[in-house]
Amino acid sequence: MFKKILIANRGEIAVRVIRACHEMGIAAVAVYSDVDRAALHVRKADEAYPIGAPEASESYLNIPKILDVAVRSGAEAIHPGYGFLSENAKFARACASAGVKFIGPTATAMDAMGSKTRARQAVDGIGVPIVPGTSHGLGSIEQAAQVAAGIGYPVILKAAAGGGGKGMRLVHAPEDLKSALEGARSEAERSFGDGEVYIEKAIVNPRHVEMQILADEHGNTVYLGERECSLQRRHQKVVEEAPSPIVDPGMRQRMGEVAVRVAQSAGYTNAGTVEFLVDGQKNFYFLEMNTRLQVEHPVTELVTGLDLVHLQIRIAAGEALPFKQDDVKIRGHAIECRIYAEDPDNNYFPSPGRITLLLAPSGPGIRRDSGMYEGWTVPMDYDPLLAKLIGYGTDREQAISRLTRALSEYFVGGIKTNISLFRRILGDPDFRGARLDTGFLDRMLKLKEEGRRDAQAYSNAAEVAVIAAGMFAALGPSAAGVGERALGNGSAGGNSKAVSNWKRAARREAMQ
Ligand code: MV4
Repeated sequence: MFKKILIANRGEIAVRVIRACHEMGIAAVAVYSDVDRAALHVRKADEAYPIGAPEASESYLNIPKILDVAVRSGAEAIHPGYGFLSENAKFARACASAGVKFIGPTATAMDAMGSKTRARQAVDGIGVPIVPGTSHGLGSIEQAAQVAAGIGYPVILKAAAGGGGKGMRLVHAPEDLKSALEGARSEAERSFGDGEVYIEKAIVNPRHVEMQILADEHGNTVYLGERECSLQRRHQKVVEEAPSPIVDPGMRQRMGEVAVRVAQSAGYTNAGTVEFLVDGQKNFYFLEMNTRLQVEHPVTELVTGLDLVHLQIRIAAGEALPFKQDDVKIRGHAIECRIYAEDPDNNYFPSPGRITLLLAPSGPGIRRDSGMYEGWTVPMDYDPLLAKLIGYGTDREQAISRLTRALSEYFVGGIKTNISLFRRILGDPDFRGARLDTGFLDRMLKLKEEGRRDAQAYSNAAEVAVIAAGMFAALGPSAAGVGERALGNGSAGGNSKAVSNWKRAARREAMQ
């Protein structure tokens, strides 16, 4: 077993991995950029090494610097967390060359699943349901049009090197295909340096259900149940839960066995996640595989009673899985809220700054994986995830009620957070009724935005009416001209012949 592990990450996941190391009697080595000098993961580590400027390319993405610390500190292994270098095959290879064990899959397995088209090729013909479409990049627009016609609209264009919706275009009709393909290709080239775009039949309003898998280096691969991750905003997960409300035991077994086949097709080892899209008839289709530990791993840990980070470290140390598939039982329900330093009243823009007060919840069924503390300054340089608040209960209702109670206790002073968003979500009848799909959050936020605009429009109109009435009372009919000159005529559409808002409001007020 390792005596010392370097955590090549920051924030809540670095704290999470350090905790696992300490529980296993393993020393933890932290790395930090200049702005993270006072970060929680630095405080909790046994040793901490500065690696450079805040820019990730100068620090958390800098392979030579991280490996240099691993060698200097005598760390035998590196845990990459998620994001940063966690799915970087070049880094995995560099670790192997430096004689440092990468706690994750091999570079070969990463390569097999890193490209969405290569992943589709890898699983073709082994009983893994994939969405009808191509497993190779599209060629000419004529060829694309032919394939699209064969699939049937709506179709979806995707970047082979992509993920998280970048380079993705939903196309409803043939006349829209050419410009969508050009747009997808240029965005893919810009985002990933690879303009390859492929095509799939679009599944309307799908659910996103993902299966956790774990494989040791002795040929044992198991699935640990699924997570419902349909509540996303701009392809960023916001709320995740386990188990999925729509997956029954039979479906779980079928999806789990498919996920294991996907992992085995790639020679996968360590923790990974196989993503599926699920349609309205509960058909599931392989989407992609994430070759890392995911942000939302705690909900799986809570319903299985397993510690995924402990197991990752043991697998990397060469141990065989200490259980068989039949030993894996799903019990209870867990729901995770991702607490971001974002301002819900300003389009969820990041809200960095100093945390002046921190009241954090606890109590029955509450887990908090946090990277923040009172007095810490949230930097503006990284993803603004502050913490994950997870509620566990014997069933979904109890998990919701515990999480609701915990959110009411959560207060972060000095910066804005999205905590209020979760109060809305958990109180939403469709959420409570588990009527979820990937459009849920956009619909809820759009309704909220429309509600805000309507409210805003109403209060504006009321204000205009009061001012206009006051001006009519003081100046008589000439007031309208004064109002219009003051604001430009203010009429809808800017057409000066149209009745101005001022006149309309004043007439409305006069008729009261
Ligand atoms: C799809 C799809 C519908 N049909 N593929 C979004 C990013 C990447 N994870 C794949 N995504 C989708 N692929 C087909 N054939 C709808 C989405 C999608 C989505 C998927 C999961 C979670 C959130 C999503 C939000 C928008 C679109």
